[in-house]
Parts: sequence; structure tokens; C-alpha cells
Amino acid sequence: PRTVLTEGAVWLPGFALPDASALHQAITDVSVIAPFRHFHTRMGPMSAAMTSCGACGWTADPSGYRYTRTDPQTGLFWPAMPDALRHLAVRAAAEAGYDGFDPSSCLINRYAPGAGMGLHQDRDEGRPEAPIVSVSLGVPARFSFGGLTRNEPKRIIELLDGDVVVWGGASRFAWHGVSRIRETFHPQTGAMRYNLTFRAINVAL
Ligand code: MD5
Ligand code: FE
Repeated sequence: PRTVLTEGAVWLPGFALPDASALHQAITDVSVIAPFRHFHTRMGPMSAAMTSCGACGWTADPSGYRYTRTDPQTGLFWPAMPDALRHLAVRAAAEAGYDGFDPSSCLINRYAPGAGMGLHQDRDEGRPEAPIVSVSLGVPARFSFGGLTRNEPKRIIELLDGDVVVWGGASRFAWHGVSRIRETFHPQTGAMRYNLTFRAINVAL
């Protein structure tokens, strides 16, 4: 199935399920080279642990957020984006009407029980015409999204294992956040939720 959530946002429930084991292997492979870590922002440590793969990766420190070619923790280039990840993202984007999606980064978020992500917009990518493809794995999450200003009313959806959402068009800059993850169990991830976001980046690096 394919559900339009809001203008430009297409929900593909279960789209990634057939690839789940390849995706878990890819996450493990990436995290051997670029370990999960909790970035420290001006607001304190983030509750989600993160890593990245692809030509650039998302990083944060008390002075701000940016995409970099190298992992600040190891000094190494971010690991290449595994083909299983890239192909899934390209297929999902095409399914949602975005042919030719060419992600240069995949940010991998890992949420333990109690972790979440406060309301924010994703606006550091420098490619407003490209969608963000979001893949959820493991335990469920309550995901909120609103409009282009912070205080617009939010809709809440439950993102489940294997769900993909393609956020493009008017939804690309919508405010959104993830409620604290409940303590539940998933056979492949234990108590964890993973979210992969595929992004086309154009920034001075
Ligand atoms: C997550 N991650 O579940 C979410 C999925 C992040 C982040 O928010 O920045 O790592 S990304 C969902 C997203 C992207 C762009 C726009 C919108 C949602 N939206 O309009 O709601 O870990
Ligand atoms: Fe976001």
C-alpha cells in the first residue's frame, strides 16, 4: 500500500520488510567502522545514538550541526553506503514519485527505550528539491509531524518495523519529532528502534 500523509509525504507500510535482514547486516557493518555515539549539542547529549554512511555524514557538537566527509570520532571517512541500503532508498523514492533520487548520506538513528527526538526541521542538506527517505526498523515509534511553522497542529502516526516514508515537496520542511520509545520487544532488534534517513546533500565540505 501507498498512503499520502500530507502534501508530498508518502507512507509505504512494510516496504522494507523483505530487505530487513540485509538492512540489519548493513547497519552492523557500518557501525563497526563508524560506531554509534550520542552527539552533544547545546541542549546536552542526544538520546538517540547515531552513525552515518555515504559520502557525508551528519554530525553535531555544541557549536552546531553539519555534514562532514569524515567521522569526527575516528578521523576516518564515513563508510560507503552499502548497496542494499542505497537500492532500497532509490526504489522507495521511485515508488513515491521521485525518480532519480541519488542519496549522498544515510543517517542511522538508534533509539533505546526512553529515547526520542524533539521537534525540529531538517534543513542543513542544501537540496530542497530532493526528498528524505525514512526507513523504520525494530520496535514501534509514535512519530509527530506538523507544518512549516513550529506550532501548527501535529498528526501522530505509529511507524512500525519496515515502514518507509518519503518526505518530499511541501512536507520536506515540516516540523517533526519522535516520542520517547516504549519498552517493548522485537525479535531482530531486542528493545531497539532504528531509523535510516537517506538524504541528498549539497554543502561546502
Ligand atoms: C526518525 N529522524 O524517526 C526520524 C525520521 C532525523 C529524524 O527526524 O532528522 O534524523 S526522519 C523524518 C522526516 C524527515 C523530513 C521531514 C519530515 C520527517 N517531516 O516532514 O515530518 O528517526
Ligand atoms: Fe528530522
